[in-house]
Amino acid sequence: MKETIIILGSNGQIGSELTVALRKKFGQKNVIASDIREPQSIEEGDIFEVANVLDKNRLKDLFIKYKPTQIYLLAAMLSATGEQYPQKAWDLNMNGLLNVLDLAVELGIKKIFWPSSIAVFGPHSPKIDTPQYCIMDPNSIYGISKLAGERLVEYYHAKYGLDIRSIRYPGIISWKTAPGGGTTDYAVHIFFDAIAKGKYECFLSADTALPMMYMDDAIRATLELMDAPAQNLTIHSSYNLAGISFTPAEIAQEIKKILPNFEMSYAEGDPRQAIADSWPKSINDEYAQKDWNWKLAYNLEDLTKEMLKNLKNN
Ligand code: AKB
Repeated sequence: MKETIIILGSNGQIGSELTVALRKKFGQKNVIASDIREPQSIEEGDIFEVANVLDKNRLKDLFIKYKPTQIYLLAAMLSATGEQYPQKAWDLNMNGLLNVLDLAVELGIKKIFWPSSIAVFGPHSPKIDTPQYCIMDPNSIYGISKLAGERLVEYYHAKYGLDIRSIRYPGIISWKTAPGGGTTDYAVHIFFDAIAKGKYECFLSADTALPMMYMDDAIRATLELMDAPAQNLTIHSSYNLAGISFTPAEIAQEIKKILPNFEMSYAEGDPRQAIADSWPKSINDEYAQKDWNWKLAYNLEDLTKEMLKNLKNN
């Protein structure tokens, strides 16, 4: 079957790389990128539409114009920015999702990807090897909106038969597009500063372990989940993905193996510390392994080498 794909939020950290991967897989003409503003450059032949996910009429026009068979909804406000603008974060993360779900039901668009996050877990969730099912009491507005979103996508699957697939992404590490407004962003900034300045001041404490993942693994996971036969999928909220867990001190150590003069310091009192402290240190992803054969490719050593090599060359 010929697929036509619309990506909402295509300019962001994940969106910009997922758009390239989807165009490669499905053909340039079959993938429509869209965001609230135009990207810095648009390659010849790429289709791009300006759209705000909170403007339901605009979304409806887009969906009627292109008749997508799949929608990827990536537009969201992340954890740190969300704490500065809680109402805006709730509005964007919830109403953007509801607009897409309702239009999908109305227009008969069956397949949707929507990302969740490790932020759905909270202070009373198990911290180590956090299972798919456990106490979930997120205390950031981002985490609360993602958990509510998970309940909504499962509800729309059960009630309207939508095939919505989702991953609880850990922090994503990439060199092409910087992340914006997340708690895990330090694990990207550290590489940029290591190359540019030879040092980095980290806003999380040295021993704050968090689950992370190299972008190539995150893109592959997304494509593999979307390709998996529907009958194999037992999770209709969002799949845990473990990635790799490490602390700021451990990643600094890894960078020093390649850049021995790299210096790391730590700033105390950043509000992102409290968010990080409420999240899991490591995640259990046995459902993803069992249901769609998920296997991680990049460990901390691999991703450190890739990040430093690519940032140096670009
Ligand atoms: C954030 O830090 O807010 C995001 C996430 C883990 O969802 N990167």
